[in-house]
Amino acid sequence: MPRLVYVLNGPNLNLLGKRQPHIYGSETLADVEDACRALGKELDLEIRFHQSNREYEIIDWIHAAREQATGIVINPGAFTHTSVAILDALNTFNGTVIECHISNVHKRESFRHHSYMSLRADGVIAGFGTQGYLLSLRRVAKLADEKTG
Ligand code: CA2
Repeated sequence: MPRLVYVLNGPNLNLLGKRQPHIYGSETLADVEDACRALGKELDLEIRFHQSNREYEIIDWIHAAREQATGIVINPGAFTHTSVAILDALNTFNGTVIECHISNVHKRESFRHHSYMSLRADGVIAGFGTQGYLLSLRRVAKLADEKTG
C-alpha cells in the first residue's frame, strides 16, 4: 500500500514561476506538483499536494496528516520565520517532517535565517531550487523503508 505524504506550501508560492525567477526559478507550482507525483509513483508514495496563503489551512492539513501520513514535506514560505502556530501543529505529528526551501535562506536577509519549523524538522533543505522537494520525498521514503525494514 502506498505511504501517504503531505507536501504543503505556504503563502505566495502560488506565484512560483510567475515572479522573481532569479530567486525561485521558472518552474510553476503545478510543475512541482507533477514532478512530486511522478517521483511518488516511483517511491510508492501517495502525494497530497496543497498550497495556501492562510495559516489556518496549513495547520488543518497538518492535523489531517496526523491520522494517516508517514511524512510531511513543508515549505511554509514566510510563515517559516513567524509561525509558532505551525510549529505547534508540526509538534503534534509523529512522522517525518522535512522543511524545504527553494532558495538558500542563509544567503539572504538575516530575518530569513531563523526558522521556527527547524525546531521540529527531521531534515532541512535549502537552496536546491525545486529539486529540493524531490530530495525531501526521497528522504521521507527512505526513513519509511527503514522503519518497516
Ligand atoms: O526559499 C523558499 O522556498 C522560501 O520558503 C520562500 C518564501 C520566503 O519567504 C522564505 O524566506 C524562503 C517566499 C515564497 C514566495 O514565493 C514566491 C515565488 C515566486 C514569486 C514570488 C513569491
